[in-house]
Amino acid sequence: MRDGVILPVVCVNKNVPALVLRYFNKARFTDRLRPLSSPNPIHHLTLYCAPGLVAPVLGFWKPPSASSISDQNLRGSMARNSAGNASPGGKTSVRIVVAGDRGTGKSSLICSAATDRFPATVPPVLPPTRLPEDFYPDRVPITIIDTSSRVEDSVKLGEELRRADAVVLTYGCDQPATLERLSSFWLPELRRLEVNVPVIAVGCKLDLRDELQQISLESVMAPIMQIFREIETCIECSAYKQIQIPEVFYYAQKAVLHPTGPLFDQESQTLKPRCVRALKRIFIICDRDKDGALSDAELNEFQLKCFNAPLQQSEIVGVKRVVQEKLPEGVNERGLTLTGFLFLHALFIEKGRLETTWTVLRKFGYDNDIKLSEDLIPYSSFKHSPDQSVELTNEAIDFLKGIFELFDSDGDGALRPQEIDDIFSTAPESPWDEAPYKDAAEKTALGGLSLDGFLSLWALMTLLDPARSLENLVYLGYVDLLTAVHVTKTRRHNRKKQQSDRNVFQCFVFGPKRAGKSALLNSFLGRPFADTYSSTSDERFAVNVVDQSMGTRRILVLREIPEDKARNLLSSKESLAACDIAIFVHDSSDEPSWKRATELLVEVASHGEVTGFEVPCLIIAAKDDLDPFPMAIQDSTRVSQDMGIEAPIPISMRLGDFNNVYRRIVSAAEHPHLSIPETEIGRSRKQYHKLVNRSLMFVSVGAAVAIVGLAAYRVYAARKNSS
Ligand SMILES: Nc1nc2c(ncn2[C@@H]2O[C@H](COP(=O)(O)OP(=O)(O)O)[C@@H](O)[C@H]2O)c(=O)[nH]1
Ligand SMILES: [Mg+2]
Repeated sequence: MRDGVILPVVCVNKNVPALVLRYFNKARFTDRLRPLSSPNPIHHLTLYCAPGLVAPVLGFWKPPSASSISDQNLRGSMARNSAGNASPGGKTSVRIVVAGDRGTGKSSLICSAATDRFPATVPPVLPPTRLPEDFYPDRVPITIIDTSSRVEDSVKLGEELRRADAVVLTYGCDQPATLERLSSFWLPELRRLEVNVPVIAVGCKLDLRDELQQISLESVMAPIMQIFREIETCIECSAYKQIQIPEVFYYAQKAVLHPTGPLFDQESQTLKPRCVRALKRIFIICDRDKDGALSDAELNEFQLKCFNAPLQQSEIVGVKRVVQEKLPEGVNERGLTLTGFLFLHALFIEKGRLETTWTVLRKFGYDNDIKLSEDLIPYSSFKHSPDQSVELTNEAIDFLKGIFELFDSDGDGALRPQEIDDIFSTAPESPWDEAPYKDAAEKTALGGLSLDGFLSLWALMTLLDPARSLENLVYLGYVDLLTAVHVTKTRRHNRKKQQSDRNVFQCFVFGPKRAGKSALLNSFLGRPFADTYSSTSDERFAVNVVDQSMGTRRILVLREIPEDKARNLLSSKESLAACDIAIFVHDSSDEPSWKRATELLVEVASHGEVTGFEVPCLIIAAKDDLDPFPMAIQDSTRVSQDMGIEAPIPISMRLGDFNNVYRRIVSAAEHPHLSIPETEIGRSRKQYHKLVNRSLMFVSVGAAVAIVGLAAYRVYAARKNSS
């Protein structure tokens, strides 16, 4: 038996290659491969690939650790070859629980796995058995838990099963009734207990099977695996004859450390989109000269990076020949194409060699969810106090401008939705498909995103979720994360310096229902005014570039806060820390709307006074095309004067009369020491503080005199004592 090839008669792995390919190949391949697929979940490469062709592929990209899965020397050689492997997926131990009908061979299986010998007698239930880390190539120790299937032990059994990383379910090859019990009792029982871990179905006592009744494992297990997709692998073994005993726990451990779930969708029988996206990114990184193919040298670099071993020239030739014969598009004159690269991974997954694909993914920083693992993100570079913010650096912005140009294939200065999808096709998913980013930027008439819109969305993401921004920069190929973002000064500091150091400003938009907040956000995004009203139930963001005087450009983020969410927002002490400027929108034709807006203004002002996160505020009198309510002018003048802020800015979205409102918002944010409203309580508190401070000064002068007096007395007393 050749290394790595599992005899179908004794071990079945469920992955389905022909269908795997359906996901990422265009229809042409699909059609060609379809006749080879079948509803049966158990497939072998031989279905569409002659065995002779398989061999070179299996030799390729072989992690040295998994070099030999053969009956005799599995353990020894795997352990020998595995030196230096980091624990995969961050797991430091694996707990495998063995369950099944009484007398099926559970305890004998465990005992012979641990000792390499068939035990003449075994106790009914073994104590926990530990296989040390050098047992298998992944170098992760295993704890095997034996169980009793007696009714009176069912509570304990349930507890153990719930703590399992994988479950081995045994039946006797000589007792068909125990096999039948897997689907009639054990597998449903696991589901009832909500044990969602991989299951390995193990036929024990292979030596006792009736020679006349030789039926293939595949034909027996296929229907069961079809229903119970949690079965990862089926295997038959004999403790008595020491056949395939180490393999049982090898496959169980492997199912935990190199899980199928994230790579492969059982229901649709396709590679998971995230897996394809990650492999695509890896391909692009490895394609150094960016010619769309991996040359022999690039392949070798890849092999070295992932498996610490170079490839022989003959191996490269062999691999490319296999790919080319099955998939002409998989290889071109420059080397292995992306399609070919994905095809090879499909072969590995199909052969149950998931560890190959996992090794590649992990080498490139992916975790078990096929996202970049958290520790790659330099959190320390942007951890900040609540009144600081995070912005992209010029380096990152230049990089993104380059990306924009690269993907704007028709050069029309706008990215179509398809082009945006292409940009993020190497990320786990497009980060802007959902709130708060979806529909937060200006679109062109054809639904495209201009460069300003593109950079605005990046600024918004960096402001709200810098880790996500960094993560996505990496997916796009940005290398030095430490130069990607910078943290601004605190707002408090800026207020003292009387100027802001920010390029991105966040504006909270307060106001009662129907005041015109959404209309303000919509016109900021260049959308035409709509007369129909629809209430905004959740917070919503709009972001755009605002041209200031003297050619400076700032990014303004408008955050609409629905009236009924304002109270909740202000209940937190730090809620205004992130707010560079607050605006209070009201319907200038409606007195109650004005009243409510001023209440909100006072609430925000006093929140700022109490928490120390004071914010500049502006009042916006919307719907200026309608008649103002009586006394509007007098009322608003009084309030703004009393609070010491600018008079309300009248605007009409319907008439398109914006009165420079966005610029004025940005200007107010740029001067963080101005336009800060003062409440009556705040003012008297300030006066009180002044008073207290002054009297404290007196107190401290008095205290100083007293302390000096005390010290003098002590000196005097000491002298007196010594004399
Ligand atoms: N011939 C043969 N007998 C086995 C094998 N494995 C276990 N047995 C025997 O089957 C009986 C039940 O095994 P045991 O391990 O106690 O089953 P458990 O109740 O599932 O733990 C014992 O008499 C074992 O010696 C095997 O591979 N071949
Ligand atoms: Mg037992």
